[in-house]
Amino acid sequence: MTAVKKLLAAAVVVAFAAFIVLRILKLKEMTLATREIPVKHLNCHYLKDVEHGAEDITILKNGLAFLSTGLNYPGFPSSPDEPGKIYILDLLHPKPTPVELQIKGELNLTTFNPHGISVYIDEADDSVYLFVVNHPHHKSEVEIFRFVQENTLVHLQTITHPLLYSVNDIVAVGVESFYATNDHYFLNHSLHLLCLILGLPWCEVVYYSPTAVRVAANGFMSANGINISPDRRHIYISDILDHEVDVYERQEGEQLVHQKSVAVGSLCDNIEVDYTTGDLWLGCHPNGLKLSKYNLEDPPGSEVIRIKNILSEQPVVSQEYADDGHELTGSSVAARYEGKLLIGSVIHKALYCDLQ
Ligand SMILES: [Ca+2]
Ligand SMILES: [Ca+2]
Repeated sequence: MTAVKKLLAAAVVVAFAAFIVLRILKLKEMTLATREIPVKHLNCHYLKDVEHGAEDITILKNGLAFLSTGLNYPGFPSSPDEPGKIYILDLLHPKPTPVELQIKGELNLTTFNPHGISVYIDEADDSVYLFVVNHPHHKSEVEIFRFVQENTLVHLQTITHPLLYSVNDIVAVGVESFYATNDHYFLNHSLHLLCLILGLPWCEVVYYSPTAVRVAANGFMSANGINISPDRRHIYISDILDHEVDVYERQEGEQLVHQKSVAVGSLCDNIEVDYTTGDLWLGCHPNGLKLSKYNLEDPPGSEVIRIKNILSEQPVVSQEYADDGHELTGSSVAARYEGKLLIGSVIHKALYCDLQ
């Protein structure tokens, strides 16, 4: 090798090393790896029987809350030996207690691993449909159930599709149609990490209906929570590693057109929308590095953020709850109903809080 070639080779190696160092610094920034937050507690108690997470929660207008519990997710300590469950909680009851819903139908309950959930009410007959992201053997599928009295879910169908490859959350927009977020582009852990180091925003949000399945929006580092405005014209998506909530307008054909992004300063997971005010309530992870390590000696904290007037020129972003991980680790969802707030977590407990 000539001296010039050696010099060139050395320059390439140095440039590559500098690039990787810069990307790793960027990754530290993305995960808010050094962030610590002061505690800001509410008047809360733990919900009975929720011991391994309530990753997602959604509340109906009549005060019934659905909770998706027992998630087994790669990289997190797994649930003792029980499959996941769906609970219901009546917030109008003087002492709300979670009740496990019985599941009827063909679904294999031994591998049930529920993640994001969404409810759709068919206005024709007031039927309540519960859509659940399920990861049997760490695959991704969407289960559609019908909620019937007495505390029963009837399994109607399982939906799988190549575009639904790493589903985190869904929002139902019809009895058989929904939008779904993908949180990983590569399922392989090393390739996923490489994707993050290189900063490749390749994750997609997909529209599904029995007659059409398509990418509705793309360009996400990791698309996590998704929900809809009370008038059903806008879709909100949390791009968790970008610390932003993206607002989209629904167009004909269910394509999504980006309107704006609102900075939230935290790694926000699921989104719940207060149907009376239109406010967004977000369960967030203050420090993504602590969350990925999940070391109980230095636990990941919890944070609840609210966005008021998101569609106006000046949305108001406020922190409503914060914990260093000693009360609640890894908060993933916050859902308000009148003066109450439910806060769920990926694999820890769930809190029932009084806002007054
Ligand atoms: Ca959800
Ligand atoms: Ca989520």
